[in-house]
Amino acid sequence: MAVIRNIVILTGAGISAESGLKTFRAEDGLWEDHPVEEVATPEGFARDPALVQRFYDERRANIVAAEPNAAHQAIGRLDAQFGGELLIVTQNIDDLHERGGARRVHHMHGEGLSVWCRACDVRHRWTGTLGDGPACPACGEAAMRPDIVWFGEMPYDLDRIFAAVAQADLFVSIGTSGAVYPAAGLVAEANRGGARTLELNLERSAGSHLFDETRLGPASELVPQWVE
Ligand code: BJW
Repeated sequence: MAVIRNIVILTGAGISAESGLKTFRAEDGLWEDHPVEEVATPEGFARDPALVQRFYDERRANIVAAEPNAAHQAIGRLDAQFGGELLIVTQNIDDLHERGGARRVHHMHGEGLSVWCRACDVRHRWTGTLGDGPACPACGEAAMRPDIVWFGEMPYDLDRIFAAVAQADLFVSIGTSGAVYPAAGLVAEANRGGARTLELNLERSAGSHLFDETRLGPASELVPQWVE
């Protein structure tokens, strides 16, 4: 068997579901009370900033209260043991990978505990609320928004992510529906680069047929089994 030197793991909301953070497209999904275009687009924010700020204030509090589960922890152990390059590309805005021990994490859709001042373009770590319009610690303006990639905005670190996926020997996708691009296109890039591709998910994703192998079940069981 070929030696594995470069692993890229793509994660989605499913890996944090068992930590109590809701997924997006399940029946009890996050958008049931709030349609996605009301809260996760720049147009929605322009229309009703108070609603969007309240929504992310609640998400921020949920992230702070959540704990990494067995899947995050297994990836943290892999990170400590693996001799090659391991990169985690997450669509999640929580910090459960970092708290589970992963060292190289790209948050392609932004971070819930980061806020971005539109007046001075500085980002700050933030665990409180934005709904009450706090002043930016750097410039004093009340112009901070969640540091989140909404629909129509450019995901973070794409050049580095695509380069790492093209170099990967193994690409593993965990807990994502494959409904949102460009993240959903990474498996095709991995295939083009000759990587082995593995999907771990509760149910088959939209691009399931693109993977060499799919294992179905909860992440808290499948990920430790795969790592050990
Ligand atoms: C479990 C489990 C358990 C549950 N164990 N598993 C074609 C190409 C490029 C772009 C587009 C395109 N077509 C359309 C677009 C535009 C758009 C897009 O993709 N739209 C689609 C609806 C079609 N994309 C964009 O606008 C992106 N930007 C962009 O494209 O810029 C221009 C560009 C063009 C070309 C190249 C490069 C750039 C930006 C997308 C931003 C997404 N933002 C959100 C919200 C913000 C974050 C937040 O508030 O948290 O990100 S939307 C939402 O969906 C969130 C998620 O990160 C993202 C993905 O969802 P995810 O993680 O897959 O969750 P679910 O709920 O869908 O699935 C959960 C899965 O877990 C399920 O499969 C369950 O079975 C499973 N599961 N429990 C294991 N216990």
